[in-house]
Amino acid sequence: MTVSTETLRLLESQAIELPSWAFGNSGTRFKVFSTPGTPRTPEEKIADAAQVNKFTALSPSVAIHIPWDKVDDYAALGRYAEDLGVTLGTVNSNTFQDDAYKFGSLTHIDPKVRQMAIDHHFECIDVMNQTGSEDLKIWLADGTNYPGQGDIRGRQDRLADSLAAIYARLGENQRLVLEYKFFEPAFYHTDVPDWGTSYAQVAALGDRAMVCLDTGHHAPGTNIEFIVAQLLRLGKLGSFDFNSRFYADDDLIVGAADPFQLFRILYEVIRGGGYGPDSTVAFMLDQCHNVEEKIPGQIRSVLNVQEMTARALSVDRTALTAAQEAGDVLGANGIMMDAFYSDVRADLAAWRESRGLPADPMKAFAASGYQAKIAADRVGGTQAGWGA
Ligand code: AOS
Ligand code: ZN
Ligand code: ZN
Repeated sequence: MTVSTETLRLLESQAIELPSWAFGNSGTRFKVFSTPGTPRTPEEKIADAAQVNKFTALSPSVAIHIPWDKVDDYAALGRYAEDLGVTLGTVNSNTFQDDAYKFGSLTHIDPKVRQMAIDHHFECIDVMNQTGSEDLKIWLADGTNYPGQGDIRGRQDRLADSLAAIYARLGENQRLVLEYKFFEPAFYHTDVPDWGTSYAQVAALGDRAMVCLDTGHHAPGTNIEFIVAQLLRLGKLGSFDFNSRFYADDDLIVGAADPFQLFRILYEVIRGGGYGPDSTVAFMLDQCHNVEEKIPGQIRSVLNVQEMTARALSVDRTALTAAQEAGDVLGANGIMMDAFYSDVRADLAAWRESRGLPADPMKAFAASGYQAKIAADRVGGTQAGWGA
């Protein structure tokens, strides 16, 4: 047995939130391919997300996006989700698709546009009050394309004021998580480009404002696990958007591009107290499945996180500390690599079966007939996709 009983016990409570938009069509600026069975409504996205949880018991909540998941009755949407065994999680705002936001949203020079963006976040908080969601996640497309286009400092000051207005509206059990991204859609400067800016902005707001770390939002070669360690040390790591990248913000399946990096990140999460029932760090996926099937894409993703968490939990930390203290460079590195290279798949399959789950959730989903059923049932209407 490669995986210890203690590791299995710690894996029991693992929860990875799914993004509703992962079930809609997405693509690049060149083409968005449609797939038979793609959801047309928020309810259908939630039904698909519930399938992932049904076969893995790993994803008990679904993040929604306003306005993409706009409905008349959010309490009813929450009940619909609960009937399918999941809850509604993080509410994601959107200030990147209105013409008014061409030159910014929360940073805009025009107070009317800024207020429009602030009001949108108030609307998101109203949704949270109805769904019981605890996290408001803000990712901003704000930035400029050319030196001199905007006053970088002034934009930062306006951002602080806008965020303060939003933060003041949050309920006692609600948090604001601010995501950073180094470029795209803006190509010269972005208003929240890095963890330091996000940290500075949320630190000024208060205890319930945290940083969201999207693993795809860093320059190549960035040591992401160092950022994880630092944010945990500062008590400001609120959530993860997991995905993987080869080039830019690829939003590919987590662990697909660099499994070793995922291992190193999860090791620092565990080391820093960011894993387990007492932790307030939210694990989320932020992915888009352009060419692969979406539900199996999400199943593969949560399994990748589970497998890599098992490996990271398997690091012999006592031996590692001893090796570090003794200055045993290769010994310490060997302990990390032993855990990384341990194949946990057979043990996890047996453990799943012992909990009444399929040993191989990918295979079980494929055999379930769900994909064929939604392809046959979901005719007419407009398929959901990036931007709708
Ligand atoms: C954008 O690049 C970010 O990763 C966002 O977290 C997210 O993909 C978008 O806001 C959809 O909600
Ligand atoms: Zn993200
Ligand atoms: Zn992104």
